[in-house]
Amino acid sequence: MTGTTDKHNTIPYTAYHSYPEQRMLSRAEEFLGELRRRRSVRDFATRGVPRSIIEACIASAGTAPSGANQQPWYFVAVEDKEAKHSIRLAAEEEEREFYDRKAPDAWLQAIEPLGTNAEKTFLERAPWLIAVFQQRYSFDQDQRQVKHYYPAESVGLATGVLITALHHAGLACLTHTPSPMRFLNEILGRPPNERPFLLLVTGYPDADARVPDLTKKSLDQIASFV
Ligand code: IYR
Repeated sequence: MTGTTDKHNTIPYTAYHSYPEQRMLSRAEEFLGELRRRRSVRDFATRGVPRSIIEACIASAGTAPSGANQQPWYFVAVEDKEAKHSIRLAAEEEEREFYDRKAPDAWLQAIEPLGTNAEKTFLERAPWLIAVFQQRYSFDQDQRQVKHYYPAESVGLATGVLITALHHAGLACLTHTPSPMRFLNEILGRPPNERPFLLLVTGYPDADARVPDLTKKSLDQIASFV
């Protein structure tokens, strides 16, 4: 066998499913159709979402591949009103600094089509906020630091799976990145080896939710085949 050494335990890969090529193509196209309906939403309804749905989506994120299988992610799902209020206050403070002072004109121009501003009502209206943390290192049994490999790539992959899982479940979400986000460690009681990666806001779209009129690049703009 290729690509493996005998220094590790292996088990037969029995979970694999194969499909006829016709079926593969229809599955791939159906999945594309479903993903094309995904939009980042900022207008959320206040209707609650059962915790079990959020749990299953986070468990999906936990299936992502990661550097050395170190799984350098941690998710805090926030439903508590007071915690969401604290997060909104802290995020809006950072955002005001961003929009009024820190952001270069080119950046403000780039996000202008999104119509965003420093007011983050969705941080309180949406039923769930999922704070995604990146563990830059962990600790072994002797409390020695263990370096993590490719933590940003790994957490990015897991976040992509999470966004896809939420959409697949029938929820809307928004990737939100107030910067800096260290306040999340304090509010959510996470340790210093965990760096906030982003905040996912999730729930149902408001009945009259609107989204920016944006398009995605076409396949030939994003890929070539050689
Ligand atoms: N973090 C700010 C600004 C912002 C930045 C990017 I890049 C966006 O794609 C959207 C917004 C905010 O959330 O408003």
